[in-house]
Amino acid sequence: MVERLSESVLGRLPACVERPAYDRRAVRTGIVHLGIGAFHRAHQAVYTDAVLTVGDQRWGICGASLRSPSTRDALGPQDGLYTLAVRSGEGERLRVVGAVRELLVAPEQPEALLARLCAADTRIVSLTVTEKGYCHDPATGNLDENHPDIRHDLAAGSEPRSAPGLLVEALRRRRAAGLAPFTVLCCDNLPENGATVGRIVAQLAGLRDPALGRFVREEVAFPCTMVDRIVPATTDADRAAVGAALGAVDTWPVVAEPFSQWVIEDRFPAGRPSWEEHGAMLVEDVRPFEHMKLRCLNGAHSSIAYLGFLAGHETVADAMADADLARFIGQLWADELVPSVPPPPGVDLADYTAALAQRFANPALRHRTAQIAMDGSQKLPQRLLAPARDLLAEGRQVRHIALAVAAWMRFVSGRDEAGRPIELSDPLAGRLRAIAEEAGPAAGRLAPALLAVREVFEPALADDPRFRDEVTAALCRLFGQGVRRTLAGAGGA
Ligand code: CS2
Repeated sequence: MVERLSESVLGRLPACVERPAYDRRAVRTGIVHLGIGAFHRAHQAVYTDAVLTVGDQRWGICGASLRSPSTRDALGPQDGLYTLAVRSGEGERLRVVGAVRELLVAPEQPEALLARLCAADTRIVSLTVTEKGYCHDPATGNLDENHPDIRHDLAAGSEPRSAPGLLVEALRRRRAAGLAPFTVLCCDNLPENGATVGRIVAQLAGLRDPALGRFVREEVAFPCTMVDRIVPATTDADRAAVGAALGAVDTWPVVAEPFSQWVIEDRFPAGRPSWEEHGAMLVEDVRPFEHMKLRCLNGAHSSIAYLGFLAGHETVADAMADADLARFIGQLWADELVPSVPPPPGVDLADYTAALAQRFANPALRHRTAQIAMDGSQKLPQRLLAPARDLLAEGRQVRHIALAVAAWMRFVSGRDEAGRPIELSDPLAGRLRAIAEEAGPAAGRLAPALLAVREVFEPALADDPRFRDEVTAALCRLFGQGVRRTLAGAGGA
C-alpha cells in the first residue's frame, strides 16, 4: 500500500522533491489564515515557508476553513503537509510546503479558532475568503447589513460565522484582555482590499458597540495587498499525477503556474515575517499595482471566462488558442484596460499584458472558464466596471468592455447557444435568474433589467447612454449572431 504524505515519509521522497528544511516542531503559530484554500496554499504560505526555512520560527500558520471540513480532513492526517506542483510547458517542479501547522474548521470548533485568534503570539490574521466572503455590497464597498450571515452574527454576538464577524469578535476579546490587536491582511481581489475590509469590519464592530467600531478604525491595521498567482482548482488527475511522482498519497496537492507576485503595504504594527527577502514587494502604496492586476489580469480573465465559455472553450488556454478571442483580448488590453491604468513605478504595461497573454496560454494548466465565471456579480465592478467608468470620464470608448459585460449577461441568461442550461454559481444567482427569465432572450429587455441591479452597477455608469447602448448592442449581437461570429467581427467593429 502506498503511504500517505506526512512528516515520517519526508525523508523518503524522491530527491527532486523540495521539502521543508527546518524543524517544524520548533515553529510557533504567528499567523491565523481564514479561508485555507488552494490559493493561499500556493501563494502566501509559500512565501512564509521560505521565511521559516531561513530560521524565523515565529510565523507558522494556523489555517481555518469557514465552512467545509474538507481541507482539514485532507491535510490533518498529513501533518499539515501538502505538495505544490508548479507547472508550465517546460515541465513540473514539486515542493512539499510545511508552513501550515494547525488546521481548524470554524463551524465545528468556533472557540478553538477564537482562542487562536486571541493568542498573544498571533500577530497577523490573513484572509482569502473570496470576494463574497466579506458580506459587503460590491458596488459601494460597504457592509451589507442585511446579509444573512451578518444578521446571524449581530444576533449571536460571541459565536460568529462570517469572516468579518470572526474578526470583530476576536478583536473585541483581545481588547477586553488588554492584548494588542493583530494586523488584518486581506489577500482577496477586492479593490483597495485592506481599506475595504477595514471599513466593513469597523462598520460591523460599530453595530455591535460604537466604541469597538472606533477602536477598529483607530487601532487596527488593514494593509492593502496585491496578490497574483494562477491556481486552478485541483483535480483527481492532479492528485494521481502528484501521488505517482511523490511515491506517496497527497489527498490535496495544489497546482500553480511558475509566476507569483505579492505586493504588500508595509503597515504591520505587531510585526511581520521578512517576506520581502523571498520575493514579495513591501511598498507604501499598493494602488497602482492593484489597478494594474485587477483590471489587466482579472478583467481579461473574466472576459475570457464568459466569452470563452459561451464559445465552448473549457479552459483559459483553449480560449487563448482561439485566434478571434485572443485578438479580442489583445484589443481589450490595448484600447481600454491599459489606458485605464496609471502604470506602477518601473512597469511597462505593454510588457505586462504580453506576459499575461503567455501566462494565460500556459498549456500545462487546466484553468476552467467555468471556475473563473463564478461569482460574476462580485467580480465585475472592480475588474471591468471601474475601468469603464474611468474611461468614460475621459471621453474614451468602452466598446470592448461592453462586449465582455454583455457576455456576462448572456451567461447569466441561463442557457448556452445549444440551449443547454448554464449552471450559475453566484450569491445573486436567484435574482439574476429571475430577471433573465422575465426578460427572455431579448437584449433590449435583459440589458436594462440587469443594469438596474444596484449591487453590481453603480447608477452613474448604468444610466450613462454611452455604456448602456454599447452593452445593449453587444448583447443583441451575442443573441443574434452567436459569440463566435460576434468575436470574428469584433476586430473591425
Ligand atoms: C481568477 C483569479 O477565478 C478568478 O476570478 O480571475 O482567481 C485569478 O486566477 C487570480 O487572481 C490570479 O492571481
